[in-house]
Amino acid sequence: MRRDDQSRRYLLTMTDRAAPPQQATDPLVIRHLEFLGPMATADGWRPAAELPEIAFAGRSNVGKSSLLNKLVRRKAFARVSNTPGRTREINFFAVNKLFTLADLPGYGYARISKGRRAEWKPLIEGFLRASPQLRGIVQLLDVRHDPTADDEQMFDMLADIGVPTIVVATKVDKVKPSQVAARLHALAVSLGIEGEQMIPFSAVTGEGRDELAAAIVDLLSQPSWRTVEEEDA
Ligand SMILES: Nc1nc2c(ncn2[C@@H]2O[C@H](COP(=O)(O)OP(=O)(O)O)[C@@H](O)[C@H]2O)c(=O)[nH]1
Ligand SMILES: [Mg+2]
Repeated sequence: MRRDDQSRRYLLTMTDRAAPPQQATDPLVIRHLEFLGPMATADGWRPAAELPEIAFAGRSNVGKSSLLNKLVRRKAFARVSNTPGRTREINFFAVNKLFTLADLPGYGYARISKGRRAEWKPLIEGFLRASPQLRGIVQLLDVRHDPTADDEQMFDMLADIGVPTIVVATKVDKVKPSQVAARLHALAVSLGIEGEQMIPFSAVTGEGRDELAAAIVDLLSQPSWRTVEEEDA
């Protein structure tokens, strides 16, 4: 476990947000989007890992489907992600034949039993640890709420795996503009991460969409952290 419990600091490998690229144009124009299929269990079927992969995670209701719709600007995406029964699977999409987008099941749904609530972990963890082509994960938090116990488990897991992580604070249109910076700071403090490394996002106004797209494109241009760790060893 790579978490220092004294400072509660998650030693996440964060992508460098210090100098966000100034893009005059859309950094990720979606020309092609194809649903590749679902993965339902940790040792179950998954599409061939031909392209680099970016995963998306968050508590259920955090705004993941809305964010993905905004990111890919496609109605087809919404149709798949809202199909009943698909919500407890990992759904894979090929984007521009450039990368695979892995939509992880939302965790921590409040209205189910404690036992069933723990069911998300083996599938998500199994996928994250086994995917040979994983390049990074986009981890979502609702800007209005402090991280839950499930969020903390998720962050512990990401720190342990060492996967590069982009943290997105969703629904920023729901807090007063004057309070956004304070909420981002509070979230960063509770997770022990750098506040500047979080991307504020709103599916309503579109704020953060291009910055997120640029961060993903940037991650895709780098080699897998697994390869780098092997070379260092
Ligand atoms: N105001 C606002 N509402 C949002 C935003 N993103 C999602 N929502 C709402 O939050 C609820 C859950 O969103 P959804 O995308 O389905 O969350 P998911 O369960 O994580 O896929 C829905 O009622 C959305 O309309 C946002 O950026 N701003
Ligand atoms: Mg959803």
